[in-house]
Amino acid sequence: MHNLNDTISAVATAPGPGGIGIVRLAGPKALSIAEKICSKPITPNQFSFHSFKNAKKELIDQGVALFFQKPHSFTGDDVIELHAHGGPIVLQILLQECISQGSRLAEPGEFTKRAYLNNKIDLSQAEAVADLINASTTKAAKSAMQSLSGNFSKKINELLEKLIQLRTYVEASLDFPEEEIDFIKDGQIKEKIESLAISIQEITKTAKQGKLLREGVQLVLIGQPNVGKSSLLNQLLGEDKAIVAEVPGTTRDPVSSQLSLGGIPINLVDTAGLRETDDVVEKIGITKTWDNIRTAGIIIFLVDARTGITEYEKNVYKQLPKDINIIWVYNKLDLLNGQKANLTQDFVEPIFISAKLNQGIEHVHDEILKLLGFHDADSNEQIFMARERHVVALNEVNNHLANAIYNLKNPDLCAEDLSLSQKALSRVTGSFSSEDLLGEIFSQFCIGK
Ligand SMILES: Nc1nc2c(ncn2[C@@H]2O[C@H](COP(=O)(O)OP(=O)(O)OP(=O)(O)O)[C@@H](O)[C@H]2O)c(=O)[nH]1
Ligand SMILES: [Mg+2]
Repeated sequence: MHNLNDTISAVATAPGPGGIGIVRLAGPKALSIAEKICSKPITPNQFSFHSFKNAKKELIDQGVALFFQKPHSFTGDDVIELHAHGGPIVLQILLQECISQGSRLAEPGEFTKRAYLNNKIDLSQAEAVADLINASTTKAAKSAMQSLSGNFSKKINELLEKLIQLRTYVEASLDFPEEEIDFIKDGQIKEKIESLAISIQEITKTAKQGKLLREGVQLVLIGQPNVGKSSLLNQLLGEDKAIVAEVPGTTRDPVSSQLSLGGIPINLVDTAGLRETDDVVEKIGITKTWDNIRTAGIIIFLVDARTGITEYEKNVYKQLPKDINIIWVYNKLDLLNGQKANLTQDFVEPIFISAKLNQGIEHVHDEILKLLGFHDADSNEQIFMARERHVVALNEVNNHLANAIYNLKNPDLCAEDLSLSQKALSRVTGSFSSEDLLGEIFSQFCIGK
């Protein structure tokens, strides 16, 4: 149950020492609690300087109080911020005083949950608050802001409106068949559903990209021992992170590194070269390589440019997950000495590089961005931060719309498909959401937000 009548409080600033720290209160008793601590009235929408004192009138700290009066606040109820010195202990003492005076400690994300329950923001905006806070690249922060400002919700609501209109048409033709509201026959309704489906597909595409910006992608380097995987990792990172050596079997443990490529968070993993070996440690490394391959979004398959694809690569390729994205990269271009590689056997269009001499690495960058749909910088400005649940809901809408078109000759079924599409689309902004879903979303927030 939602306890909107409780007054909640929490430290709103990050843990650890800082110049300023904020204790936030929200709820019916927020003002009276703060006024007890400040020992004087607090005026809405004005900064005022106070001595913060406990019930025994002992000084805790001095600072500023800010009062956002209901309903003009983040949560929609009375909100007070007490700005104190940013020491973890002083903030804990101040928070403890707020609790002794009648508030309770807020749960993770509870301020934002209240904003949602009080209709200040919808569910996808609430999620964007957490995504903005946790954004790991500038691009991710920008797209979270797009969603938070309501642009994503606006698009979804426009589509929802169109969907409701369509559903009303079809249902009207069911209720009054004799009235000749026969959109179904004259083809208009089909065109309208198709055009809606195209719009849904477009927004699904941007939502998928937003999901990528939020979650990032795992990029795994694989290939024969000694082919140059660790050298490529170091070039992509711009630092000597992994050990490079002439000895095959140098990398044992997978080496993971975080990298931002064109604003997309990438988890780059260098792995132990896959081969048959009796070395116990190397064997464990190879098992870990396979574990990483299974969770990869993209695999860079490194091949020696002098040999091209051999039985070895063909054999590993057969064992890779079927729908995985693979970038084939031929390394050691410098050792070809200007000769052309013999590609007659090969079934791929490779990228040629020299990891040692830092040649061609930009083509690997470009290919990664292309595979992720981020190669055209201009089209990326409108990406909304999105999550798996949004993409799932949008895919459901797509399927129901396809069924609606298929069932056009049977208006009963068509109306049902449109109704299911509407329900699925409503889940994105949360106008149709369950208690469980809310619990799951807000529990991932930090306390104080
Ligand atoms: N000439 C040349 N040598 C390279 C190139 N890339 C890597 N090497 C050399 O190849 C050897 C192996 O490189 P690594 O990057 O350690 O290869 P690896 O694939 O990580 O090897 P393992 O960890 O053993 O699986 C080192 O001596 C590198 O200097 C290249 O483009 N040209
Ligand atoms: Mg290595």
